Amino acid sequence: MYSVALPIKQHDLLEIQDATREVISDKITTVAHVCNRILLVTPPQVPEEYFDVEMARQKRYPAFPPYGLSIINKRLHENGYVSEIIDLNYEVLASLHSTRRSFHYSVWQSKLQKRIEEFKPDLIGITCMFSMTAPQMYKVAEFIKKSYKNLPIIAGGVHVTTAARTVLAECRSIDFISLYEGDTSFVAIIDFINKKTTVDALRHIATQQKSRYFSLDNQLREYDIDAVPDYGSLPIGEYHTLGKIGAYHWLLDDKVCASAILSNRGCRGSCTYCSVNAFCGRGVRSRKVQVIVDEMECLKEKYNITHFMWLDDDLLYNRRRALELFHAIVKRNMNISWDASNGVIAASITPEIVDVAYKSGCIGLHLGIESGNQKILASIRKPSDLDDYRTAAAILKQYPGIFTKGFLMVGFTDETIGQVLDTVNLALELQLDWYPIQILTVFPSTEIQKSLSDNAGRRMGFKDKFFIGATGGQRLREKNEKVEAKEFKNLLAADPHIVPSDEQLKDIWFLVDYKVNYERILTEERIIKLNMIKKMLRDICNRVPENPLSTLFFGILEEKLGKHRASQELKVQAKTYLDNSTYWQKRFEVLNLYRYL
Ligand code: B12
Ligand code: SF4
Repeated sequence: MYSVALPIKQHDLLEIQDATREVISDKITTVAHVCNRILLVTPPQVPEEYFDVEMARQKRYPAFPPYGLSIINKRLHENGYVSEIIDLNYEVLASLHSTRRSFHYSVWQSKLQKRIEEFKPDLIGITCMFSMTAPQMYKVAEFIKKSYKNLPIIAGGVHVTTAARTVLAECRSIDFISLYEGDTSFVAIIDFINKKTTVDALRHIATQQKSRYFSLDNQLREYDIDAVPDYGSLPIGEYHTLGKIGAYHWLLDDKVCASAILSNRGCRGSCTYCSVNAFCGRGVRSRKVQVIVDEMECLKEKYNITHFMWLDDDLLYNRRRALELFHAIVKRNMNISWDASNGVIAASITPEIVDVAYKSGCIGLHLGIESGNQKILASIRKPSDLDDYRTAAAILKQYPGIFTKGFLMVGFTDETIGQVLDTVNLALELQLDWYPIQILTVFPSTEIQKSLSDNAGRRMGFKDKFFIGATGGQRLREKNEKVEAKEFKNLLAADPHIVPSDEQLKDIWFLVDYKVNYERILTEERIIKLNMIKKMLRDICNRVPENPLSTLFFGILEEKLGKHRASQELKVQAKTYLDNSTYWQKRFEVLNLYRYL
């Protein structure tokens, strides 16, 4: 017998891991002694400083059921623990809708405090998916720690995993981070607190001790992902009455009850700006078709849910399985609709898939396009190419009952105006129904983030996250420039070799939006599409009030649909908004839009 010495590096690594385990286990035993009751918390999604009561009353803010926490809840129950979910986003919106004048955003604090007093948790689990909502999570954690300084707090979710060091450094109220998927690793942490398991079972956990970061981030992907969400007493069937679920809510009748469902976790792609691989690991794991369809039926029975938004990153992964799933929905005659707000991979689209998707209730589908320039697509490692987009668009065109959107992005590293124009031209060629456009945002743990120097990484970090959209800086800018507006030029007509600056990108975003979404309405003649786009524009007009551009094009649409009076009224309204805003006047002049008023 002889023994082989471990290579020195691996040996060192094991020692470091042991030391880390010790630090983490010591800290766990110091802050938590016993843990049978766990309160799971979702923070409010829209920050107080952006929260617009009118907008919230019009149901413009997200009201997603807390799917991730419902899985954790389920796993805790299966393992004999007592847990509950409090969704503070729901609490804020529900309070707003049920009170008239007395609403105050801080209602979440009294709701949370009351629940803690009543439930008496031994530990708090708090979730944070989006980097932009991290400050919300901090506020909730700090609020809890202020009154209950001995109540341990563990945070989990995509953002906290991908920016774990930052989160722990920025929010001292968070004691631990549960990294990656928490289905089994969180239960292992609770078991460890209760001395039901040894320190070796600990994984996916990070903490800060004496300003140093310690983590056991030996990522193990969850393969048993068939757990059915346990929402406890949350009124899931009411969520749609408070806010948006998915990107196609405006296509649905107000009475339609919507919710979310998951079929796959992970994505076959590895796009450089995306954090899915960093969080889920490579590849895709699928839930059993029968479990999914049973879950849909159950949600329909229990809460009357008849519209589902897929939470998947890669819904069409494994075409055979996707066909099986959609056929199963058709076969059960469930009479439901669904949408893929997250986007599907264009290269997976086939006539057979789209046909059965439509028959099974698909009303809306996003394609992840991002760019119309092949060089950019290759550099960001998009799993589809220009031909895939063309093929997918041609197939989808045969199904006008499916509203199709294409995600576009501008502002890739060194992207020139000429390359942006390629994106505009591709979008116009594909003729999808709408294109949500984003300025590249550098999210934590993405390849783009790792490749940028700290200085270059400044671009549209998540401080500017709300720039676009109803809540954002875009609206703030309109307000600020009402009386005196900054210069506005048609940058798309500038030298195509120029790489726009961060500031110019905001105008480029505006121009691309105009070109691919508005200008093309002028040539759209299909009645079914005109009616769909009308619903979408009505939604935009409500969401972004006093916007002469969307109001004018709403009017143009009404004219095309033969509603002359409505059209005239909208145009008059657009003119009123325009007369009030130098910001918009500059844009109408450059885009030569006065002729349509
Ligand atoms: C569904 C989804 C959406 C949905 C809605 C999501 C929702 N609010 O429920 C829609 C389509 C609306 C959406 C929109 C956007 N999304 Co999105 N979305 C996703 C997606 C694909 C799946 C999330 C999901 O439901 N997973 C399934 C459940 C089971 O997982 P989970 O919630 O993460 O929970 C598990 C773990 O995280 C953990 N866990 C979670 N919380 C806790 C708490 C504790 C205590 C513990 C122990 C464990 C734990 O355990 C759970 C079970 O394993 C993710 C990608 C991904 N794979 O995560 C992107 C993702 C979250 N989205 C992303 C982005 C960028 C966006 C947008 C900004 C896109 C855009 N440009 O508009 C918008 C922003 C929306 C907003 N703020 O209003 C990024 C976020 C990056 C970041 N760092 O912020 C992701 C990661 C995708 C990506 N491309 O990188 N999205
Ligand atoms: S295809 Fe979509 S989900 Fe998949 S890696 Fe690319 S951006 Fe992420």
